Amino acid sequence: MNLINLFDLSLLGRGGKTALEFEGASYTFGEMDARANRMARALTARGFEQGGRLCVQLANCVEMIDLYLACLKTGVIFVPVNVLYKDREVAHIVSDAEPRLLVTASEAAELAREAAALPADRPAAPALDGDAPAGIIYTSGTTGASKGAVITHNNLATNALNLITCWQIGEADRLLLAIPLFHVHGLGNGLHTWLISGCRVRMLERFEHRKAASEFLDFRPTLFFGVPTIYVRLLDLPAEAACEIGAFMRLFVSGSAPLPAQVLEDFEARYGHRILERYGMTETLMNMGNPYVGERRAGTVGLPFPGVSARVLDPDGLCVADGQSGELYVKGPNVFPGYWRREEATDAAFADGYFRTGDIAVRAADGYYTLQGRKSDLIISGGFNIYPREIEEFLCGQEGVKEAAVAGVADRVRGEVPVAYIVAGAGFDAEATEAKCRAALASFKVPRAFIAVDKLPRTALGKIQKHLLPSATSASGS
Ligand code: MLC
Ligand code: AMP
Repeated sequence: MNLINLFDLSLLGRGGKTALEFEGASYTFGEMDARANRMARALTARGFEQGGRLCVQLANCVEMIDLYLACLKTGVIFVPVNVLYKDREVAHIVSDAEPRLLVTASEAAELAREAAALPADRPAAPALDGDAPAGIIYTSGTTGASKGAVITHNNLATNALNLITCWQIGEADRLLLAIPLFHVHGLGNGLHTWLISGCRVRMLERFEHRKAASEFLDFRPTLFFGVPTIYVRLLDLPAEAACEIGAFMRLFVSGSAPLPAQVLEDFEARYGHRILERYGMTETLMNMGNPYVGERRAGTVGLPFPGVSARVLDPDGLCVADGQSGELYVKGPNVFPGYWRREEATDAAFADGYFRTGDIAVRAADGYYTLQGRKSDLIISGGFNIYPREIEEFLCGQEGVKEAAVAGVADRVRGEVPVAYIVAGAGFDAEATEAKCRAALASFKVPRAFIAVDKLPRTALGKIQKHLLPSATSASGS
């Protein structure tokens, strides 16, 4: 079965039910399907065929959903791109994925006009099975350049069915979808649980903390998916609003970055709900989660989802005992088949059929997993991933920068923010360098401070010892 077969099941008897609210307009499930059919025809009219790629760089909008569903219907591979990425970052993805088209806001409007003129009945569809790729999502490896993770229909179906079952999502639910559709959190968890369960969604272009209270109080959702930064922001809502929201909400879920135990406790005190923390990755979708019924243990990511096998291994590849830390490996129908056109990287990512997550974990005797950090120096800021190497390479190409190291600094709101350490030569100008970063890098990757150092601490083998860099405090917090 492919995803369209699953969505069709949930369309049965629901054609006239409201599926989506966005910016004051609402759309039924039948209308969403008709829009997707038209968009599928528009793609076909533009010469798209099964296996071709469509890059989409959009903030959340109805056209983005139309495009995704149209891709699923035609077998075109959907390649979402972070809307905050600048030309340089987009260029890498475009050259790697070789799409027939990159859709930005103006192109989306043009495609929507073309689609509107086409019939809404089902276009002829290729026979896609569950192993067909649905999308390629770029995720940075330990090297600076990002790789495309190929995600199949089966991966997304398994993931959504697991979440629907484990979180008891049903058609009576109301999901406030505030996270971006260009990552697996919004796309894999948000869009797919919605379309398979037949619940109602209010989608926001993006989460804006100043508008959060009114969106919650107006829509009165039962279900909410957020990254820890969003929960930190929600702690600032007035107590009466928090109390009212807590009364109609059923489940708050957090993931994509570690949720501090204190935030979980403070949130429970304020909203009367214990956030359910879960753990996923682009390559694997959701791996583990705290139980819906049972103990939601602070600081842990709970238990593997149904069908997911997990192992914690030492550097020699041997299983460690419970209570000991090691690298986490996972296997299951949620795990992707490999990176786009990167056989070597794919081979290196698997051992004995298990995917190497790069996360360091420990399993308690009762089966709960705790993540303790990562093998690489990945920085996660507001749920967006930052690979220091990419920024370091960029900085080294700037005037007066002899050497550069980028490290994460703890930040109350965003979890971590990047800070740059520079060995400066003649002509170095911190302000000009920051401006160059702003122009070339997504805003969340721009270092919050440029700290001059005489030299970078290195091991005898020349590796930078980031833990020995002078400490910096976060300039953010707003
Ligand atoms: C942030 N910005 C956005 C944006 N999110 N712009 C457009 N669309 C978005 N979705 C920009 C703002 O314009 C601003 O830019 C800067 O980011 C900070 O904004 P802010 O208003 O101060 O936001 P803040 O309260 O800090 O909240 C940011 C956030 C955002 C939490 C809403 O970081 C976010 O949406 N994070 C979700 C990331 C996510 O979905 N990750 C999942 C990865 S998948 P400027 O220029 O003013 O600085 C994964 C696997 C798994 O990890 O397990 O899920
Ligand atoms: P991405 O590459 O964007 O898919 O990010 C995946 C990474 O996010 C994982 O490998 C983890 O390091 C991190 N992550 C996701 N969920 C959690 C969580 N609940 N707690 C800690 N880290 C998480």
